[in-house]
Amino acid sequence: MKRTSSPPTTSTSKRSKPKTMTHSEELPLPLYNPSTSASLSLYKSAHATSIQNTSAYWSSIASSKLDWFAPFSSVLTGSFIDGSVSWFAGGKLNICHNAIDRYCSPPYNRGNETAIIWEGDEPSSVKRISYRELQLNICRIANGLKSIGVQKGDVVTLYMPMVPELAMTMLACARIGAVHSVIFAGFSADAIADRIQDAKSKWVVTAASGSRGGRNLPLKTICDVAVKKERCVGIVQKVLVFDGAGSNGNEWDQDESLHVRFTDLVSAQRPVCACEWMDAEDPLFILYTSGSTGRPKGLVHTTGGYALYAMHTTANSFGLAQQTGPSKEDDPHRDVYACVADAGWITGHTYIVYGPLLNGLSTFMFESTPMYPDHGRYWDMVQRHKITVFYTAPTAIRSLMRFGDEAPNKYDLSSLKVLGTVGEPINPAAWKWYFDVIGKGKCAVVDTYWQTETGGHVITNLPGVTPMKPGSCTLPCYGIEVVVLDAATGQEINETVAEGVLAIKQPWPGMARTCLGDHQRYLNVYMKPYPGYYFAGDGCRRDEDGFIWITGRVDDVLNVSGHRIGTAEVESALVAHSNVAQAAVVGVPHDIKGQGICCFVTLTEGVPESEDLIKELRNQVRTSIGPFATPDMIVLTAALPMTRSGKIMRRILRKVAAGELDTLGDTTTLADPSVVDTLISKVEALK
Ligand code: 6R9
Repeated sequence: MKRTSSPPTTSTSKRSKPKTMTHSEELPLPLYNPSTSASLSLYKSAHATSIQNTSAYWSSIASSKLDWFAPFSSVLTGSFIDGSVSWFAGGKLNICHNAIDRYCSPPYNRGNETAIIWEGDEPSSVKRISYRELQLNICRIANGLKSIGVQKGDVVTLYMPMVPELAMTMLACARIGAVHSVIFAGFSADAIADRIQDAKSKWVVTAASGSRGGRNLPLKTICDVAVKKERCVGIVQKVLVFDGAGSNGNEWDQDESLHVRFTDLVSAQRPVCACEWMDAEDPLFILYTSGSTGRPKGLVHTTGGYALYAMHTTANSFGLAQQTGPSKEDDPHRDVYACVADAGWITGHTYIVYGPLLNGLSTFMFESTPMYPDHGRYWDMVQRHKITVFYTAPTAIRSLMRFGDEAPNKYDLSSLKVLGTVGEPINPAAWKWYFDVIGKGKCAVVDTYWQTETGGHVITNLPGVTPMKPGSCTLPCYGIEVVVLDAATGQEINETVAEGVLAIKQPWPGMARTCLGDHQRYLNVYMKPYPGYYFAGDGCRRDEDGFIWITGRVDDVLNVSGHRIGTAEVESALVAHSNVAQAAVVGVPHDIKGQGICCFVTLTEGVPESEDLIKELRNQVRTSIGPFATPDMIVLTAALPMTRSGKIMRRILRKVAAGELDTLGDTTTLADPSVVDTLISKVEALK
């Protein structure tokens, strides 16, 4: 057996690599549809063609895979330099037609096929919704939205649990040309208010409550707090409240001037609503994501390019085929695809809602957590639903791995063919457990690297095509020209073996087009750092086989359990507390979450340090961002390590937090080097 190459040993990343990425192991190739050198060379030549004439490549797929109301007159125009990229301009289409309507009629005739398998918080609550039912419900919701005044181009904020109504409302917005802005249900009222204000969103859709892991999520109450904040008053016209959706209840207080009983309004609507003809470049949705500075930015995705890219990558990366006719009973190749992410993140947008439905597949929506009612939940679902493609995050795999093999071994996992991972580099131990214990050594593990900004996968192995190396996301997707740049000079490194920052050289259809209301910020963050390239913000290494290994963010963005959190956001939450003078936030390696959040805080003159204050600060971050951003460690300190010019030395704080004291580096340039010793003993006392 051939030895695979070693993973990266050094990093250009300013922050330390997750400590789990330090070794690799050789693993056999999967037996399922095993990759061969022939399939790899086919991929290589197809990939080369796809980037040599990228317009021709995407044009032919766009024409054959999507239904257009009016054909596009150009394919790709514009460039990275001024962020003027446009795909399929002039073309008219509707993504809801492409994802739903066309499958309900000839030649597809899939109206009776399952579009959504929903599993609620309790394993016994399962709903199957056919394409036809979905279409009728989307039309009712679309008409409901129109009846209260929602118009094409309006931003509709969605703050919902993982219930079918969430996917339906996203699709209903798309149907009428409204732009959805989904906010993950773990965000706080403050975070919602920021996003509503930024997007000037007149309409908010929520649910009376949600249910997760047996706990009630008071979503409507949180929304009420958000919309009553001063910065939202005068912006929000109506809050539409679903009740009785999924596992949520229907008891809630109504303020008639603000709230609409949306379930009642929707059920009174006619289930027919024509699709708006959208230009390919009309915005489809906004999704907020964290950056290294300032507030989260609303990335804007447009209709045609995103639809194509979501559809194409879903099929390719998971070895799935577009469904072109009714399923045959007992078809042994019938796929049950399940992405267990939350629709509040980009993974849910592209690989729960749009990608699978654009391919006519059934998609799975999971309301609960992998730990409820016990840590066998995922595997129980695989057995009950005969899931063939299962897509989750390394953090979930690591947290389940802790409990050993007993739970997965209790269930029949033989339906599985492809296992996907997303959100952060997967450490080889977690990869191996996923491959051996879940996939029984016969499934492909696809390591999909991408971002909110990229709209869909940009680097991943293809099942049965690309050989797997645990911890490497391997090779670029079709139409994606990946380069490794020297971080300092910005020059492309042409040697195969390279280490630097990851960049993409040509536009692709799924890329975000701008930051809502701030095109300059979009240019500054993605296009300006390395002119002529899209800069992803990640460091990487390319090995001797040309395989890419992501080494982590090179900016001040943390990746906590696959969630992107800007250190600046946590810092501004902390300094908003009246007792805080200064805060510096860094990532710290964490066995389960990948990265944890470590905050160094100096207090205002005269405020004594106390456990209660630490609790208050932790709470301050939860209220300002959301519980998923709760700090793992808060270190109160009289001083921070500063350069003589007054800059906080974050590099040193990262080392201190991680306990990497032998690589602290030079501390003599600090204004007061003794600060470091104090911090070291404080951190040690906390561990
Ligand atoms: C889809 C998603 C994007 C950041 C990205 C990178 C990290 C995502 C990864 C990965 C290594 C993978 N990331 N997938 N790192 N291997 N397979 O997660 O989007 O929330 O915007 O995060 O996540 O650092 O830059 P988003």
